[in-house]
Amino acid sequence: MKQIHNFIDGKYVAGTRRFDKHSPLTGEVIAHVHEAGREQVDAAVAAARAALSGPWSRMPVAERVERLYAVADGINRRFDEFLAAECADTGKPRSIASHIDIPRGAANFKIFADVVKNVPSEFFELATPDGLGAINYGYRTPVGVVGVICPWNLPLLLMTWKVGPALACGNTVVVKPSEETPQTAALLGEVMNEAGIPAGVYNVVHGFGPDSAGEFVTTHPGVDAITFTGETRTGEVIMKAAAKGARPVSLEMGGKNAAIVFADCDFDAAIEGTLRSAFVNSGQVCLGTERVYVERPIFDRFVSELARQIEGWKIGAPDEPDVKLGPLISREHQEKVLGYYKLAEAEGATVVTGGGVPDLGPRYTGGAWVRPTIWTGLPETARVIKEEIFGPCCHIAPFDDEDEVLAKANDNAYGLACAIWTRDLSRAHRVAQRMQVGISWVNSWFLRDLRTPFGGAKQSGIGREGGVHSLEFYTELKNVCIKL
Ligand code: NAD
Ligand code: 6OD
Repeated sequence: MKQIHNFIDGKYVAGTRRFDKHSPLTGEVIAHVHEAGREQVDAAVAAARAALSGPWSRMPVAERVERLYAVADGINRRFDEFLAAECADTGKPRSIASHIDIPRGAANFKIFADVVKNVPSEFFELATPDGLGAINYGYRTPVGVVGVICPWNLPLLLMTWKVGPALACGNTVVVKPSEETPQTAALLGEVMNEAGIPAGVYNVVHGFGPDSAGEFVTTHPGVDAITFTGETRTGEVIMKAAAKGARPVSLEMGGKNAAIVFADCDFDAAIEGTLRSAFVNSGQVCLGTERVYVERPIFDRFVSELARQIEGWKIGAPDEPDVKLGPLISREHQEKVLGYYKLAEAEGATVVTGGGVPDLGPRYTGGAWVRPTIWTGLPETARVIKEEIFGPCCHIAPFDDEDEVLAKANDNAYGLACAIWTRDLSRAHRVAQRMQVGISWVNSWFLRDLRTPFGGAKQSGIGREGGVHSLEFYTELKNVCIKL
């Protein structure tokens, strides 16, 4: 059986015990993962602290940047291995992992190296009574050892989205991948060694949350800052842990994102974008759409066309030709999503398409499959409209005017993202500015430039990362004042 080890101080290390990693396709055990106990987490934090006071954080930026370029090149050189590992852990179609997860995993090192290389410094002159003056300049130093707690939906992409900028700023990291997706984080250790990243700069500890590696990392006094992506209720626990020692925390959490489709939109583009935003990665994208509001004159046509097209999406294993939908991450998540499918009907939804589990034959009966599902007819108060499901499903409701739809779309505890479909430019600006979210897309979805601010409003997050905004979290900005 394949063994997935922790990666500490440049070496692969066994854990205190092992847990099974199951295939989302079949439920079979595909690997034994070495769970880090306190001993391994202590060792990882000690290695990260030692590396921080070693050459890494003092390395000239130009040299650090070259090594991060080498990490990006290393991922691309071993693209097929990363692709196979990501598809095995998640069951997602190869077409998604090869176009999104793995290339973006590499780009996170290249782009944040460039951001750090090119960031300007603040400079102010100050008049003084003696007429000689003083100068002030800003100087950034690493924040220290960063604990990186990751989810399973886009494992390499979302882990490197944190590790790339953290390392570019001269920090060292202790990464805790999701227990569901340990493989690519572990494989990245080999690439780090090949790229000449000093031992101890990148460490990986496997395990779960409470009373396991997640808790041990986030409560460890040797961790200076914590960056987290995952569910809001987990983020709340992590925020409490970060309060001990008043440590900075960056939280990227859940969403219940709306799409607003006006009657003047480019209909085909709105259908194509909504299909992707609701169903790609089997709906397991934090930015994905679970609430669709469509202006009444095109409501019926929109519902039937979206249903027609999703019924054409092939469900299957990652390497089957033309597959567009894989399974959910686990049987546990399947149970949660199917619970919402039942709840939607109990709350009075009309099932336009989907519901339940697809029949893919005996090979896949143990897997975490669900059918992509569209509902209409629910009241805005329904739990299915309010709570994040994180599956391939959406509810579609009609609306009659802009104020009405804004009130509905904003009436949610989350505030991560939205997609607005209209040809009216003034309305696009107006609606985008009034949406209580961190990211608004107009006539697009998941069109992401890594230099732009990323993060959520309300219960979707605290802080912004991306481009120079990542530097705000991963560095201490100091002012140096020199009297001339
Ligand atoms: P999760 O919160 O269950 O787990 C995330 C990570 O936290 C895992 O590594 C887990 O082991 C760890 N963890 C759990 N409890 C912990 C604890 N008490 N202390 C320390 N660590 C702990 O989330 P998930 O199920 O892996 O991911 C899905 C969720 O992530 C969804 O809610 C989704 O919206 C959200 N998400 C948000 C973003 C974003 O950018 N806002 C991106 C991706 C996913
Ligand atoms: O594209 C990114 O950088 C990013 N953070 C995407 C997040 C997706 C959430 O599931």
